[in-house]
Amino acid sequence: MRMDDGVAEFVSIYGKAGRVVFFGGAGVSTESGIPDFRSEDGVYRQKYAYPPERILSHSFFCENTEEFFRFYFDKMIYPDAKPNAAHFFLAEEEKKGKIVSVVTQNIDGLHRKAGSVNVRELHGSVYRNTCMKCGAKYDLSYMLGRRGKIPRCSCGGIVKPDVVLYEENLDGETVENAIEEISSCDLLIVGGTSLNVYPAAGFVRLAKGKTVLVNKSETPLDEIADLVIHQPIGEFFKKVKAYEE
Ligand code: CNA
Repeated sequence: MRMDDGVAEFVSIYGKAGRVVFFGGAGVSTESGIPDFRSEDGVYRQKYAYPPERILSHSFFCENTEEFFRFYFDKMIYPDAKPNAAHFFLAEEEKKGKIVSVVTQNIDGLHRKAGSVNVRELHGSVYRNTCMKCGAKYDLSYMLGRRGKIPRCSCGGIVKPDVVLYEENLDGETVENAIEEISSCDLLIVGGTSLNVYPAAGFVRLAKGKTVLVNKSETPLDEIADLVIHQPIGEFFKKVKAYEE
């Protein structure tokens, strides 16, 4: 590792860039106490009756709705989690006009909680929920009040989280906006994502400007990045802020 932990080089690249987009994943929220999927202590290393990929699929949701919600309430919702230094750094830089948008695979709503406005939630959000029968919308507190059962609408329909499950399509407009922003920015900062899930790696490859990767572990795209930082992302942005002050 370089003596300065890559902070000076990051600040130099960041300073020269006009339009910056951030693309992130579950690793952005581990410092807020939300486990990711693929780290040592991630959700995929824990033992369940079914593999998490199976539980989080559309067909499993339809066939084993009760089991789905047991896992969902237990492992996917963290209503008390607070944004960390990474979320706050990005929100502050958006206010300054530097960060154009945050494209995230996360469903935890922490970027919005930190104050980011232009957030593309590729995989949806646990804060939005829709009745599958009548389309009525429900917030997270409605869902939390139904922990332990299948959440139902006043019409009797099942209320499904607006979270994209395996076998489901991403929202077309969200994807279009993300592609447009990533392919036209001067700098793409990629953080806290293993880049294993479709279409994450594909999005990163769309960048035409510089790419900086901040991830605890190696990713398949380390070799195409202009700068690679293997550090916890909240810690790293704290150092960047301190360096700039
Ligand atoms: P992942 O595959 O679990 O990868 C996370 C990556 O982040 C790993 O490569 C880790 O090394 C790295 N990492 C962990 N902590 C840090 C940290 N503090 N700083 C820097 N890097 C870190 O998760 P992906 O996002 O790549 O996969 C996409 C899935 C995970 C999406 O479908 C998400 O919806 C889903 N997910 C979201 C959340 C959330 O909303 N917070 C939590 C768990 C999973």
